[in-house]
Amino acid sequence: MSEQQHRSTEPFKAQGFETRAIHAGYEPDPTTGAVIPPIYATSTYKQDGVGGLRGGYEYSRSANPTRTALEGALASLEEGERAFAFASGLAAEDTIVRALCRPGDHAVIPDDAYGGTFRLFDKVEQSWGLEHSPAAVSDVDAVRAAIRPGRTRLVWVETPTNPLLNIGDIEALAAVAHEAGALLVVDNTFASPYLQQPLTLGADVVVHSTTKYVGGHSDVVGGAVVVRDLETADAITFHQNAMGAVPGPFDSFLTHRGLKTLAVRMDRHCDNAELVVDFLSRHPSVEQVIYPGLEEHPGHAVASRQMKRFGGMVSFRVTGGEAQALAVCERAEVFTLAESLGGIESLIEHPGRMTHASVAGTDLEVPSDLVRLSVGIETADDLLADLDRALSGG
Ligand code: P1T
Repeated sequence: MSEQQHRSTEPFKAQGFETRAIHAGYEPDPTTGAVIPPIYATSTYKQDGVGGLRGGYEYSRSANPTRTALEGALASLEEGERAFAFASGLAAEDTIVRALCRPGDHAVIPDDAYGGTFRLFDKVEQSWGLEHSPAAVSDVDAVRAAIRPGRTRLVWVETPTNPLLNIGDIEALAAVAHEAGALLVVDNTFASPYLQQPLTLGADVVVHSTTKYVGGHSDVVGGAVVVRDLETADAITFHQNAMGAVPGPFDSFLTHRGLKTLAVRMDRHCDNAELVVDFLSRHPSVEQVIYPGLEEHPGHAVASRQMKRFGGMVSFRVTGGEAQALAVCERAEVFTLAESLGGIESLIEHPGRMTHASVAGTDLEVPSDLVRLSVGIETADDLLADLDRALSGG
């Protein structure tokens, strides 16, 4: 397969975000006029003579038209050169590491990251020969100090982080990474491309768990990588095919279908999160509300500069310690007790025992009185009443 033939449709840079979310990456099918990309449930493609590929399609691990459409839309929304879809966020992360690092290299990772990301670096990439050092993404000097000159290949950040919603200054971190000859990778899962476009701020690679806001309906697991230059794109193209952690056509379809409504969903997630933050900030059982939209949040100024709004994720610490945090999670009803985030429905969870159980006992351990909310797009009053009931013990 010629890699050039699978360049995603040119990003429609001149058009607005919502227009690109709906149209970029796909032209109505020339034979049928299908307005929405069909689910190409095929593993292989007829060749017109050996090597005579139609549209460059050869085998669906290398490329599939349903996936190509999703990848084109993602490249456009992140303002990248190319995007690549994967079977999960972690598959996307692993592919970045294998494509851009070699055994003996080193990566700086967040000291507050999704537990599964830490586990990937600590238990999988390390045994392959990639060393890592955790550093606070909100502290540019700490990140600079964690760099090993000549060996650090990746500076990897989440912003906002999961679950403590710390903010990294993408422009400053890109400068630090580039000074050291490293690449800046930004996990943009919590913000989504609607709220923040790291490549426009100097990052080299964006990674997503598209399971979250991009897909947006908690009905599909997926990941994505978006890059700003062709050299990195070639390395990811090769590894996407060689490692093979690709999504099937139905998963690609679902993710793409979700992506089209990202802007309207994100605005409602943000509206509801702001109301939840206001409510929790006044509640006597709440010790601290963590949300980058709060002026007292240490990352507020940076978040205001680099994000359009502050997102739908809210974390809070309760006054009654772990027992109360667990009880609140269990009493909530409209907020469903479950891992994951970014879907239309509100979710509540206890990071210490659930999403971040894999960092227990490490430097990345999270406070045991912490509760994480993924604020959905239900009626706001129902969300506030549910939290009131859960916090008041009723
Ligand atoms: O679950 P998966 O699609 O493989 O994505 C992993 C991942 C990567 N990056 C961030 C910031 C994430 O939050 C995740 C997955 N997180 C959860 C499942 C969670 O509940 O936090």
